[in-house]
Amino acid sequence: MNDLEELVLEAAQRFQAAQTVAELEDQKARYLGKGGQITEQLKGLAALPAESRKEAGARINRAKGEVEALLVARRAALADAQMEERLNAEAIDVTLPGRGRARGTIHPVIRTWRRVEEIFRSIGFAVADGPEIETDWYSFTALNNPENHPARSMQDTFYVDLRDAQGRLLNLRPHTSPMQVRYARSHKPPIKVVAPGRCYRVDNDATHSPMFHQVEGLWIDENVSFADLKGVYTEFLKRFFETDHLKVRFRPSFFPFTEPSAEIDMAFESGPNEGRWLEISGSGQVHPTVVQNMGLDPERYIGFAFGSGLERLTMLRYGIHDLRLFYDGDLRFLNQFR
Ligand code: 2NL
Repeated sequence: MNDLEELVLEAAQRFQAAQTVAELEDQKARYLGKGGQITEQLKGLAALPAESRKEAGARINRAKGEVEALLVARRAALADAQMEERLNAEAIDVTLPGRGRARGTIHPVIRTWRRVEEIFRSIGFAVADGPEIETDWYSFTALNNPENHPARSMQDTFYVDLRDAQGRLLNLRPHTSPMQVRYARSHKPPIKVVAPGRCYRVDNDATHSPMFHQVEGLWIDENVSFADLKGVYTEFLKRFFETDHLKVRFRPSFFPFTEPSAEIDMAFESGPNEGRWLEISGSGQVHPTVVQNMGLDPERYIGFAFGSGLERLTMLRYGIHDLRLFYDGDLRFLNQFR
C-alpha cells in the first residue's frame, strides 16, 4: 500500500470514529482543509519534475475524490442517525386514548325553559321572544300599573342610562309581560302564547337574584274562562313534574294587570313534598284596561294569564333548596345536570 492509499484508509477510519457532525468537520480539515494533508500534497506538485507531475497529480486527485466521497457518506450517515434519534425521542403513540374536550352542560334553569316551551307548544301555544330593555309603557303603563306604583321606583326596577329614539326612558323588563303585550298587539285573536325569558329587579338575597327567569302565558279569545286556564296549567304541571298525582288550587290574590287574580298552588300526592301546598304561579283574568292596551275590545275579548318563575319550577323539580346555587357557577353543582 502506498502512502496515499494509507491516507485514504486512515481518513475512512477517522471519519467513521466521528460521532457528531462537528467532530466530522474537524477530521475533514485534517485532509482537505487549507493545511490538510491532501492540500499539502497538491501544493507539492509544483516542486516535481514536469514528466512525473501529471501522473502524481492524477493519483492525488483520485485520493482526494475518495476522501470527499467518504466524507459525504459519513455526513449522510450521521444525519440519518440524528433524525432516527429525534424520531424516537418525539415518538407519538397514536394508539393512546384521546384526552377529550371538557363538555359544557345546559344550565338547569335553561333546561326548564326548554321543557316549558316544548310542553306549551304541544298544547297549541306559540312562543314569543322580545326585548329585555323596555319602555315604561310596555313594562308598566300597558299593564295597568298606576303612575305612582312602587314597582316603577328606582329601588325596584333597573333603569338604563340611555333613551330610545323617541327620548323615552328605558328599563330592564321586571317581568316578561311586555313581550305578551307586544305579541297581542301584533296578532289577531285567538291568542295563545307563552313568553319565557330573563327579567331583572333590584333585589339580591337568599331567595331573589337581580336577574331571574319567568314564563308567562296568555290566552285571549271570545269565550275562554278560568276553567280553561286551570285545565291548561294543571296539564302543564303534570307534564312538567311527570306525574298525574298532583292537586292544584286557586287562591284569591291581587295583581294590577288581572282582575280577578289568583295564586296557583300545587300539592304532590306522593314523594318528599307529599300533601304540602306549594305556591307555583300567579294568574288571573286579564284586566279590561290591559285588553284595551293590547288593541282589543274588552267587551268582545276575554283573556287569562299566568306567570311562573323558572327558578322556582326548577327547584321543585330537582329538589334544590338554595337559589344561589344557580348563579354561583360551581361546576360540582352544574355537572349534575347532564
Ligand atoms: C307572579 C305573577 C302573573 C300575569 C303574571 C299577565 C300578563 C299579561 C296580562 C296579564 Cl300581558 N297578566 N301576567 C298575570 C298574573 C300573574 O305573575 O307573581 N308570577 C311569579
